[in-house]
Amino acid sequence: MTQTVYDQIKIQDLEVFANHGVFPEENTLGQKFLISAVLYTDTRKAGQSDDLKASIHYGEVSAFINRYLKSHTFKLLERAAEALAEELLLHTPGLEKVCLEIKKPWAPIGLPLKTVSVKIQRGWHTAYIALGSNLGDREQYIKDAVKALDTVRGCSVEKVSSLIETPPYGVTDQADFLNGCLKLQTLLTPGELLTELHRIEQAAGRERVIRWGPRTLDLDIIFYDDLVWENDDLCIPHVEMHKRLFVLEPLCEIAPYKRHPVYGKTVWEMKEEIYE
Ligand code: A4P
Ligand code: MG
Repeated sequence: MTQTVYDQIKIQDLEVFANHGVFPEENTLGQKFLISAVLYTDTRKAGQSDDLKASIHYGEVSAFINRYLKSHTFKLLERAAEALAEELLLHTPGLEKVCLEIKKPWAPIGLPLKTVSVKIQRGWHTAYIALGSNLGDREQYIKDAVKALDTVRGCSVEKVSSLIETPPYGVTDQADFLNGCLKLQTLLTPGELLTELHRIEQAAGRERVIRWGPRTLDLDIIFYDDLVWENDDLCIPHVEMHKRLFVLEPLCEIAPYKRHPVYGKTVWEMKEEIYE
């Protein structure tokens, strides 16, 4: 999420007897695993009210971890940690980030060791997505895209702007666009999110014929937390967003004070600058 949470609830070395491992004997005989979890959550309200309902119940989380690791069998500790972290983040209200370590003290490698372990950190991220269409039933394409994104595992649409009619920017010899923006909570990495957006564009019959040309559906990542990132496939924040009213107008409706991590200006300020 957007604000960094420093408060932690820690579970250390919870013992679970389960069946994870690459060797078939491990899957049948089972062995001991030690699970440590650091739960990042704002404890301020519970700290003031002394009310368990305002916090995360570490007893219930421990029982969940025990149940989950006993009822699944994974070959790799990496997979066990990934799957468990995702389940915890999806099913624990108030949990913003989790640092999870799974130790295997009896790892059958034929050599003495104290433990072997995998440790990962996973959490919720906030992304803003721009939506556009200028072919076919534009409103329906956009509404379907919002729904499709909301049903992706680890994605939850939090706010959607109204849709506005805009003249084409760039290649001007084409029909007017309908544009909007949405705010998304996601467990996906930026690359995974882009893959999902491409899949949803494809399902809407999007054809990439000419750059900036007519399209049934265009989904761009505008911001991902305060990440500044580029590779051959992805540039975050979107490289042109600060020049485009068709992005800034709807974005201003849902996130006027969101600040560009490089230019340091709010969405509202970037929008006003275009009008000047
Ligand atoms: N890519 C890089 N960064 C990103 C990002 N932050 N989000 C790459 C999404 N994709 C990103 O995009 C080309 C490639 O950009 C992607 O495969 C991805 O790897 P595309 O969607 O295949 O092609 P495109 O959309 O034709 O090109 P581009 O440069 O993305 O165009 P835009 O920026 O999407 O602009 N006028 C109005 N009024 N309203 C509009 O919505 N849209 C465009 C297209 C032009 N004029 C418009 C509108
Ligand atoms: Mg695009």
